[in-house]
Amino acid sequence: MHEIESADRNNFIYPPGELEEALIEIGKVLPDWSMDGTFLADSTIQQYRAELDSVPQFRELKDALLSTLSAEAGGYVVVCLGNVAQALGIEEQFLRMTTALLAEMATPFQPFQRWPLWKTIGTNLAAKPGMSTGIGYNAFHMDLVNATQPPDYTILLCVRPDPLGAGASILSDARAAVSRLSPSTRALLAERDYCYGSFFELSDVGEEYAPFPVLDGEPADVGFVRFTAKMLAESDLREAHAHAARELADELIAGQATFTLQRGDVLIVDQHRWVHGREPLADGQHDVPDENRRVLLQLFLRSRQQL
Ligand SMILES: O=C(O)CCC(=O)C(=O)O
Ligand SMILES: [Fe+2]
Repeated sequence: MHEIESADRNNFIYPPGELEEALIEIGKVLPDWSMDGTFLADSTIQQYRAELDSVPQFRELKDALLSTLSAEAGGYVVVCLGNVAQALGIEEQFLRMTTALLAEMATPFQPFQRWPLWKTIGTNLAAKPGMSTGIGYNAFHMDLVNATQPPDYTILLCVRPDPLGAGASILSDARAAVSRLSPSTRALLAERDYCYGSFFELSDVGEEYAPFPVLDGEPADVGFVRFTAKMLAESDLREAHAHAARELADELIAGQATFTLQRGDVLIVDQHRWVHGREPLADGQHDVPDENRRVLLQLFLRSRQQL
């Protein structure tokens, strides 16, 4: 059913059939959402919650989600909603139901002013291979690494996997990887000597952070391991700092979990603890018609404690 090359099965949640049926019905009745600035409006959150509260077993799903995410080896979870997607399609009804579910964990918001709440990540043969819409290896990173307040959670919903069977997701526990590094490497990573990316047309993620430290010394629920392996190739780092970042990159790879998202899977990643990326798509994408290529939708959440 799921191709899990190396990941803990405990991180996958399959709602029971009765709950799937209820989620399908909920998808059919939820109204469209409203936004309050860049955040999902409180009135929508209340409205959606009232519908979810009427569903037996919803509380169990929510508890399973929260406890998996906060467990020692948690930090990410995949909610497998393939049957719900099969019934509703992955369009407005499915997105409302999924938004309702996620709003129970933290507040959905829209940091990129130029994209909708659910941002499409399609497959673009002309894009740089390592970028989100590219077909190559998307190296370990956290999203919006160069913001002082990156989103607390990043969500990837699979609309269509690579029809040629590749493009697995990779996840790694950044806190565990850091703990395996030497004190001198950690000291280098704590220096404000790292840069990556541009910063424009963003909302509610704080200020541009450049240069930033990889390790900010904050507790895990507040701070981040501000890492992106892309800065190794694209930023002008000093040699000792680049070396320390490369050591961290190697540890992330050594500890990685790999699995291929299927249609209707919702991956939730706690950005304070885990980094993510993607294996290359299969060769032969040029022969796949555009409408059959891999598509994900991405959403971000802000913890209520941080609001
Ligand atoms: O393509 C993927 O699976 C991941 C994409 C990603 O991490 C991103 O766009 O930020
Ligand atoms: Fe990402």
